[in-house]
Amino acid sequence: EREALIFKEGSNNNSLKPCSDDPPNLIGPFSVEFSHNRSWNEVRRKISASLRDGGRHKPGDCVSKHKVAIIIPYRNRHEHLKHLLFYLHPMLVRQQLDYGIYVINQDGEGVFNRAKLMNVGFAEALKDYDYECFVFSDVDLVPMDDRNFYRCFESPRHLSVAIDKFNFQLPYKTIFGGVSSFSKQQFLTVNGYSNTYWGWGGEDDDMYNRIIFHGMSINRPDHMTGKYKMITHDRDDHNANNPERLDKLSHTRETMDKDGINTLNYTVKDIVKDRMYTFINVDIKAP
Ligand code: UDH
Repeated sequence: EREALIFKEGSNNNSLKPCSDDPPNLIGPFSVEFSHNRSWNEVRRKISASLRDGGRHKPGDCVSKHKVAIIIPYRNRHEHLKHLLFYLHPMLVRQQLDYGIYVINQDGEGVFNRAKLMNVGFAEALKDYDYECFVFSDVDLVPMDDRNFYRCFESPRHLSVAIDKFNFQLPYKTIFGGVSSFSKQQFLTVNGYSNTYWGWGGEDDDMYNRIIFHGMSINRPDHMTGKYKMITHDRDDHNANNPERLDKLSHTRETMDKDGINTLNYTVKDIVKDRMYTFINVDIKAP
């Protein structure tokens, strides 16, 4: 009887069809609000699909074409994380992704380094699962339309194109910060992010340069589907403007192949698999 059962489960899995390119449960635009602090219970209640530990999910009734790691550079933004996951998990489920959410926490009080944390997220997520696509997301950017696919495209994609804080416009044409996606190969081609932008600013423009200098271009969703609401906040401690950023940006072409994924050096202090996310606490050797 047991063999029969195993056979049945096996054949069921094999008979699942690939998911459609147009997920059937999308709702389009949805409203987003941050008027009160959420409890984790509220966040858990909202997510009706059952998640596996580590903030993982894949569709039960079809085989997803998209194995996506969501990477969130992070330190001390507890309230923001709850707001983001409250809206993001249900959206990713509706998009029928085979996904996991990785919160990459910078250990200690040293100067923040968003880009290096994202490189760590790429490397660590690949140890966990055979991801093919990486979405890098600030913790305070909540999408407002589930047609904005957290997938990968023929070139690196800038997803957060219409943020309320910037009047739903691009503040400048080559902006690449906020939320972006790369296939594994695209990310390796540009050697990931620079590890050497400490403090606020420049690392996203450096990535834009890397993409262009490697002969790629960026693509974007339209300004209706690419709407985001930003959770307003003051400047964090230990993340002041990096005064070196403009000078560094003028040297991306010379530095990009010797500063990135191929020179990444860090120590994982611990990994906690919560139901909602995988939390990776990492010492990134801040100066
Ligand atoms: N981040 C943290 N913790 C920090 C610093 C940054 O988690 O201490 C992460 C987080 O994912 C954040 C991202 O890095 O969304 C980008 O950092 P940021 O939010 O400081 O950058 P942004 O350009 O804001 O979004 C700049 C400060 C705005 C101050 C405006 C005051 N009116």
